[in-house]
Amino acid sequence: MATLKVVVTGGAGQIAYSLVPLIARGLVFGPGVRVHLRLLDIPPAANALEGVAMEVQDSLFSTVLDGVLATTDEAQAFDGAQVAILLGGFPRRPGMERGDLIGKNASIMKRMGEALERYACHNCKVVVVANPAPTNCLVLSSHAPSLSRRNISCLSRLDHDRMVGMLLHEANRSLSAPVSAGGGDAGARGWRRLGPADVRGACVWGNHSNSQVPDASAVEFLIDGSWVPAVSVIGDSGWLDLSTSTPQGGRVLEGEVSGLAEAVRGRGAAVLGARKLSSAMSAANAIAGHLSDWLAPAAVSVSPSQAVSMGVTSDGNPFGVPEGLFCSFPVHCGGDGEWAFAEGYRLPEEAERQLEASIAELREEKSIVSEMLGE
Ligand code: NAX
Repeated sequence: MATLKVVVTGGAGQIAYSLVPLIARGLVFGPGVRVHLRLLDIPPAANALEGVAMEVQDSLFSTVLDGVLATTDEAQAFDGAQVAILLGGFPRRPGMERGDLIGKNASIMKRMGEALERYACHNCKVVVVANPAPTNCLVLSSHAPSLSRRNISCLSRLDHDRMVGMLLHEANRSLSAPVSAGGGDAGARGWRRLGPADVRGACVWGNHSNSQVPDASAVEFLIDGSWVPAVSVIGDSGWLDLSTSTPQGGRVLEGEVSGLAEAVRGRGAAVLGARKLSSAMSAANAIAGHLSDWLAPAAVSVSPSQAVSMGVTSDGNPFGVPEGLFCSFPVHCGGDGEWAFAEGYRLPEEAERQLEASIAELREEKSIVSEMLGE
């Protein structure tokens, strides 16, 4: 059995707490891959990190886990790393300007890039989760020049999964509704609840921010063996339509959600408002899906034959996004460490317009980090 060296930064944080069990149970890289896990955090979090390591020991995980190292030493954590999951970042504090947050996290990503360059395997596969995720990828790649840009990705899968979850919720609600007065209920029609494998064509494009573009124009559901356009199943074209839902600078207030796109953009804030903590379980699950689709054999992969949203380099993209950025696109993954831009996606005019605004934001973030890091 091969042993995969996996580093998780921000190892004492809340997403890591939900992610480690998924890795240790073989649900990310597959049951046939042994994992040596390195949890990295900063010295102020060393005690909490030690507590996580104790819990890993106490959990008697399967033989998939070849060992766990809890450390604040980047050289140890990244030594020979073949997969890097970068959760560690600076949280936004009250009164902090967006530019300050971007700058603080850019410094962290610079360090992570240097550590990857010096210590990691040169074919290391990276997923950046810490925000601003796509711009962090840019910083990372410029400080890890030996690493192919195609090996660096960022998480937009949580946005994608939120979108698919909402689509399924609406579709199942429509399908289970009585056909007409006295027409019987779902059970009487032999209705089958749709699951994630019964949806295709969803994609969240652009930045991982409120400017993201959750475009549902190509979404179809698998009903009785045939793919059917979403609007025929859900019925409410207004709810699916991007033009009813324009990005609003990060504020989505309860009761003001007018459509799917706005609900997807506002989901993180809604979870935070309800839980008083940001999304962690769903974020960990999205990271697991992102990595298993990209790196694990089809038997483990969550979406072996479907395009998924993934933040990747814009170099060579067929959608007209300028090169030199990282951006969320629809991609196909082979489970072998490769990915390709998905074919057959044509953005409608409104989605194009909103994507342009998201790209403008990515460019602005790029210039903020370039200025701050003097590059
Ligand atoms: P937490 O604040 O719970 O954990 C972050 C951890 O990172 C802390 O333990 C902190 O000590 C550590 N850390 C800070 N600087 C570090 C450094 N230089 N090296 C190593 N560790 C360092 O955050 P959590 O909820 O786990 O979220 C982690 C990151 O994911 C945040 O930046 C968050 O904004 C981002 N998210 C991104 C998402 C995405 O879709 N791209 C969604 C989920 C999440 O909000």
